Amino acid sequence: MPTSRPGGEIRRQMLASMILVRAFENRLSKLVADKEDVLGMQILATGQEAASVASVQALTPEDVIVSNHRSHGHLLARNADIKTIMAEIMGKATGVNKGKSGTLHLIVPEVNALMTSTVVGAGPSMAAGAAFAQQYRDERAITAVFFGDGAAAEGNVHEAMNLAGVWKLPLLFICENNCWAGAQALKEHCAVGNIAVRASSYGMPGKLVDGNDADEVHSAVSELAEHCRSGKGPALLEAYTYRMRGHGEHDHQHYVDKEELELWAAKDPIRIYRARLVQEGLLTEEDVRGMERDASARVEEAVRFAAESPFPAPEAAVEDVWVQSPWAGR
Ligand SMILES: Cc1ncc(C[n+]2csc(CCOP(=O)(O)OP(=O)(O)O)c2C)c(N)n1
Repeated sequence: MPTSRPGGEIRRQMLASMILVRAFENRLSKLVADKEDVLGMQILATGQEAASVASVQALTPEDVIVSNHRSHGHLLARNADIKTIMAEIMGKATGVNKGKSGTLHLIVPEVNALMTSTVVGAGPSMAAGAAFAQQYRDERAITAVFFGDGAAAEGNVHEAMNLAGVWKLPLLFICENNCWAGAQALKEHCAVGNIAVRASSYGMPGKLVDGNDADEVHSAVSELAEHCRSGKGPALLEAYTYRMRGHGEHDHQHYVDKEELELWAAKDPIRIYRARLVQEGLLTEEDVRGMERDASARVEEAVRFAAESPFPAPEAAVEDVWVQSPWAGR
């Protein structure tokens, strides 16, 4: 249980946001199953909603976020436009990246989401650059970068952590340890039991939390973000959670122990949080059903918008891919 809990309104928002993310991803899963047109591989973060939503809610809108291939929760919690995200995933011209990125590289600059990328481990080095810029400009904002336990084994990530430690960058590393990297279990690629213990090697505080507990995640991110914001340098949070579906929608988890899955299903972050807020009298069951109806209506409207939107014109393929150098012709 966290020492200081977020306020009631924030907690209600977190639940509503988690419900929206789950509804969005369930619908995406159905689009894949129905063989509807979606661009590329669909990678969902079912089970990780508390980790992603509570982290984002604990940041300020001015803070920069950098995400990876499981980005829907981060972006929707940031209030990125659900319709243009769905349109992007369906490869439409109205998409947030004009139908050229698909789900794996969604970028929403309007909500300070600098990058999402499926290049495993690329985020932290990019985030170090963003945090350096914030430090250089003496800004209040920080950068938070989300990555998986698999990414934590990449050389890039260690370089980014080391540099952030040396330069005292305002950079919060958030590892959503979902126990899997593709079909590889944590113990097959990580010599220590948890990622957070590595923090001290880079001169920063590290904290391990129950990633299925939204209150705990929110409190930890608030505390570590404050550390980064106050000029003390980077921090590392490990939100220990679980990937309830396959790596992507093509993967049927044949390698996963059924008992392990059942164990984690009992720790569903949305069910736990819903029960807690109702039990504490912050919400009624009817309020929660209202949140579910609202989420479902928003998702359906997004699908309709995306389905009715045009595909990009062929010539759009060469637009926005080339930036004229300011030094050209000098
Ligand atoms: C540089 C690089 N290496 C390998 C891959 C293939 N790949 C895609 S996702 C993934 C697993 C990543 O695991 P993790 O970082 O734990 O994130 P998770 O998928 O569990 O959220 C791998 C190996 C890739 N996309 N990029």
